[in-house]
Amino acid sequence: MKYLTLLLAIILFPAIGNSQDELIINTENRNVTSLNGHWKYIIDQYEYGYYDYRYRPADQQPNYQNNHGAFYTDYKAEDKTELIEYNFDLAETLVVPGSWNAQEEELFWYEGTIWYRRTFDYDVQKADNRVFLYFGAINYEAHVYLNDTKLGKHVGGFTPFNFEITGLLKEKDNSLVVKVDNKRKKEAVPTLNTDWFNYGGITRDVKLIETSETFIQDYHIQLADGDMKQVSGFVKLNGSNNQGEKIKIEIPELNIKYETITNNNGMAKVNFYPKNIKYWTPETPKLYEVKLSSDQYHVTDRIGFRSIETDGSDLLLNGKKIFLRGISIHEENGSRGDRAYSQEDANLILNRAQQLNCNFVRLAHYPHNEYMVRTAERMGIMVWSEIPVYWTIDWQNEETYKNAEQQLSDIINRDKNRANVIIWSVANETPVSDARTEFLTSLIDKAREMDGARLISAALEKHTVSHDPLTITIDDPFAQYVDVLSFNQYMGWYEGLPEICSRAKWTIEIEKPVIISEFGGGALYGFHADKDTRWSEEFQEELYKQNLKMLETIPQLSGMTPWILSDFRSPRRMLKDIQDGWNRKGLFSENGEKKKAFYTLRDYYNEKEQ
Ligand code: GCB
Repeated sequence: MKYLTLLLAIILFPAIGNSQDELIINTENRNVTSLNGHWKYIIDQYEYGYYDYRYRPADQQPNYQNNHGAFYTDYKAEDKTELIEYNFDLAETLVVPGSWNAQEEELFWYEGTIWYRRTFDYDVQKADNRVFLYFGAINYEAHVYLNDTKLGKHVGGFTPFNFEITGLLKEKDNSLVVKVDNKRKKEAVPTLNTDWFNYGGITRDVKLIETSETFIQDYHIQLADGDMKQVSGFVKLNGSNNQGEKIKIEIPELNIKYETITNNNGMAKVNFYPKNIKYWTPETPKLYEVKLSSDQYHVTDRIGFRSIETDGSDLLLNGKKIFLRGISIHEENGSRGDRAYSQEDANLILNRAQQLNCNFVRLAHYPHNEYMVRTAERMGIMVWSEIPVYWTIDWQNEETYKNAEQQLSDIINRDKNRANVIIWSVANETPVSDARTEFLTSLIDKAREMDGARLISAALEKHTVSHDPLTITIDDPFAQYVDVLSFNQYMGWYEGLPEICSRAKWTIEIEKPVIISEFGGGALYGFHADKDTRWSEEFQEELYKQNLKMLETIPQLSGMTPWILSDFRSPRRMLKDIQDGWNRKGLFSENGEKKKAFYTLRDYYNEKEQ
């Protein structure tokens, strides 16, 4: 019987065993069972559980199942004579979500493979249901196996993915094994070289999602591009009854009861005109309850409506000019020394941004978890969302491009209904070359094709005009393709001392809104000295004062996201007694103590708000 179900499942759902299925969005409001908790783990630096002694990958051999030496088999020796050199039952545990680096001292610097295993029971009598296994993110490469069947592989450390597992579950002791490898690689996205810590592991939530046979997998319900009265988008049904099906969308508060029909691909167009929409703004972050239903399934979401556009060098939110009072953020809970991954972490981080009086955050340098984006949305904080195309990516490598594009489309897919996401950013501080510009323009074409109603940007670099180090411009050829001109600059820190700012002349001739995506300098919380002493809070305070004055001279200035909210871990920052493994450019220490420059920026933002 078990095998019959499995066979049926494979015929019905041939994606099993290949790679990830199309993403299911809004998992927080579906029928889910958490698989978070304690997972057994085995460190496998030489990947002995995967490659044999001829370096052949076990799961790519014919009859890859029942290969008892491969760790995904989760096999136990049956009698005292049998030679099996691993045993998950005897192994220690790691908590999921969370990185391994933060949990075990011996794993602090570890970059390589660790096998995770979790067992669980499942009520297989829920006969009509389909079941999916969802990972919020795994850093960096994951191979996933359930009961000795390979579900697939996922590459990229910060985006969600899911596999259908209908028919593969048993009543008792399902064995879910994940090979996680966080080795940095030249051709990866990001590449070898970054300025953040390479936390490895299953770093976000793991869930089982149950659905009906045909269910609403995806939808896009937002204001149409350039029309503040029209809501448009699509709803997508997944399942064998997905054609010609009626889909209902209700927004009770707006008296909307809308019906549409799916086409041959299970896609239904959405188009309606609600009256008296209260638009989402940072001051009133209005979200409406939206109920979507099909014959067999329903799901609800809370969705906000707003427009975001540019007009010359102005940024317009709902048609009104805005200034983005922003801050850059890494996805890290510094006092725990780990990735941020929970609702509590999102509250902690975004409360700090709120204390600065921010209406905008740059979620650097990779897609952050969904709690961050949704919490910011409820708090009225706009979001810059970014993929880890950072510094020296392997521009000529086709696989690298595909990987970057996949990460971009996964994050657009996940967050396309979030009103607060206003900018998709495709890169950070990438060196100018033809290959790189082609790579990035292909990415923005993809972003525009998927979501034409948001703005596109990238954190570029400034350049000096001829030989005068104090006359500064932006002459990156990529600048012509973005909607918002953003760049990082470190006047007073990497260039000169803070006073240099008063002598700099900015000559930006591009008529687009300008966001200063980074500026800043390091300070050790509690270290006080005069304003010329590096690492003192006074130096950082002076640097902020001088930079803010200088940046005000840029006529197109429409916002900024200084670097950075809190001190964050980085292996590039080892200066003893000052950095000790932390990038010290935070306005807060990693434990949440405010440095003097915090008040400088907060006061500036308070004035900007007037
Ligand atoms: C940058 C990078 C950022 C670094 C920062 C720094 O330009 O974009 O990732 O952490 O400078 O601290 O130098």
